[in-house]
Amino acid sequence: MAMRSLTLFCARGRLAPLFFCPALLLASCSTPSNQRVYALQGQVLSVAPNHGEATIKHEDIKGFMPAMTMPYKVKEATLLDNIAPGDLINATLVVVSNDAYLTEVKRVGSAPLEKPSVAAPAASSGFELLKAGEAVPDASFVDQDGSKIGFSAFQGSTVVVTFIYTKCPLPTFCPLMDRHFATIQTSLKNDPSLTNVHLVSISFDPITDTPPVLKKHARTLNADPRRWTFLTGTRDDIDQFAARFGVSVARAYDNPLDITHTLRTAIVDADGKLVKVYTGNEWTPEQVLMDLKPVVRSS
Ligand SMILES: [Cu+2]
Repeated sequence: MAMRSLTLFCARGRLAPLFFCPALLLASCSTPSNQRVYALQGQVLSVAPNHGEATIKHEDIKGFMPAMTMPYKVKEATLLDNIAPGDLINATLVVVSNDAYLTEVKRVGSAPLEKPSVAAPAASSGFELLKAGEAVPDASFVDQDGSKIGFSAFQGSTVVVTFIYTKCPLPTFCPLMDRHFATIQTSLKNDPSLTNVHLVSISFDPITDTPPVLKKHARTLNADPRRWTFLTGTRDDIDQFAARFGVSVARAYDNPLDITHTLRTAIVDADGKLVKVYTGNEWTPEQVLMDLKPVVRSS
């Protein structure tokens, strides 16, 4: 089931107040088939028009993730037919290796909705979205080796850039971006016409994702440092840079580790000009590789 990209957020407890008695909280259990199953309790903040997903502010999921606000796919759209914003629900979160979805959604009450449920769109953050053909502004980062590097240092290579954080808990969010980049990296190695393509993953969680953490993360993904660079930097630099691509990052006022974000992946040509932005998590490595060919040829 496709996740609606425009409403794609991954969040960590952005709106802090607790709705639920901790004693009622969540148990997890393992089933055979490598599938993990967790009880989820929370408040529905919004339901996607196609009922394919709902944004839920939920409590800690013991052994899996802290309290967060984020969208969850549902196994079948009918599960959300009688669910509306404000509803308190109990549901089962099913996590398989590369996917996660809710099933057994039950309405158990309702409560007034708090403040707005999603991060402000990048367009309203004061930063103009980059358009295709526009020069990507330079920004200062630190790479996985701790070296200072400007984004302009990648000029001369066609760049595929994405924004992630290593603590992202759901397989269909940042970890999917990592897997897609790993797939692209393999294809780049096997295609001599694409030797001059470089992958860049920028973390917007500089507190956790220090250079050593990024380096370890890169190793886990078999990232070849000649092909794939991980960057972090100051929060403001990252947020401003990311906003130009349409990434919005919001952190809880009382805990900067609680992050809500959208996903964007972009191709930047060898002259440092934006070619294309992919929204959310619905793009495929094949699509990016196809789109890269004419860019690489013309540069
Ligand atoms: Cu994420």
